Amino acid sequence: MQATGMRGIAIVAAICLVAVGGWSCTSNRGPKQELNLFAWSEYVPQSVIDGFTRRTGIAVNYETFSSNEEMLAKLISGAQRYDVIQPSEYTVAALIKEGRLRAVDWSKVPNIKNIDPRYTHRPHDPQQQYTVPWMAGSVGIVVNTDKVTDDVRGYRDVFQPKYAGRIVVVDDPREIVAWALVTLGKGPDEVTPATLAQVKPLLQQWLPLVKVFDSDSPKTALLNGDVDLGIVWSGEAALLYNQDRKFAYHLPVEGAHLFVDNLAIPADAANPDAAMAFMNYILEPEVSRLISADFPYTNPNREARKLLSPAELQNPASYPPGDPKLETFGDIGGAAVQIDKLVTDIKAAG
Ligand code: N2P
Repeated sequence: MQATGMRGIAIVAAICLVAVGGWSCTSNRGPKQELNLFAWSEYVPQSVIDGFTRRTGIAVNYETFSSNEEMLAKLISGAQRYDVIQPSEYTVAALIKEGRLRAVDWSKVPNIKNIDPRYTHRPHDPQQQYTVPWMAGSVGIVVNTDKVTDDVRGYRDVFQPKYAGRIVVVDDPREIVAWALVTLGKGPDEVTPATLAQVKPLLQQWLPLVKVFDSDSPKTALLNGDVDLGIVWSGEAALLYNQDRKFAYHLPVEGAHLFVDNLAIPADAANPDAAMAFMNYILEPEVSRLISADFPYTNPNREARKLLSPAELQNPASYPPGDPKLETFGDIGGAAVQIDKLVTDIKAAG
């Protein structure tokens, strides 16, 4: 999907003149600039992209992905060069290790000061050299309480034969395997041939019960009444809750993933200055608040949070009350391939 800011291109082109030997431009912005953004689907409001183009004249090409692994594969293939990508914490760690990110020049991104210090210098970027936190969130259980009256608080509660054909989950092997690992008392990063052999029988019971695998918009199957419960991104659950209070969100008792999604610049980016201008723009409190309005995840921008309404801050999926058991993921290196194969094979066996 591409959402090129064509208006931005037109405006910049209109004030440029063909001169002998090439293009010259009367604008102090120089020749046409662009930003190639590769980000999760349903995560970057069009209003934010348009606002950035209006402000800077930089046209944005927005291409989407549905998982970290999909993003990595495209990035590494080199088929396309990107200026800004949006990896989760564990993928940031892998990218830094492989030297695939370019350090941010913080003098060009002074708005980083708006980020709550709880979301900087985290283990995936301990020196805070490469990343700008975008949104954090969790992966938890959503229940249509009109249809499901039992208390569904853990993964084992979701994956019961009586819910066969009534479940939606994100289509994300790393997440799915983590649910099985923590159910067996292991950590989400404890991925070895031995632990994968242990989770396999559990996943063989669980996955055939799932009706819909959808990472882009798992809320849709719930809203349409195609399914009655699921395991989804917290922002999707927050949107469901806003739509109808019958959709309850619970963080699984066994433990859940706290993801921290970030903007980062690939080492080979062609337009790093445009990338840093974009980073700085989305860190403005008024802009960040627009992101929360459309995609109500946990906003790590302290100044933006001050602008959110009490209703936004009280949404239990966006800002879970209490002290839930949440854990970030770490880089598991090549084991990611085995995870992918395990889940793909079980899904195919039906
Ligand atoms: C946005 C998906 C949230 C990203 N559509 C989970 N890391």
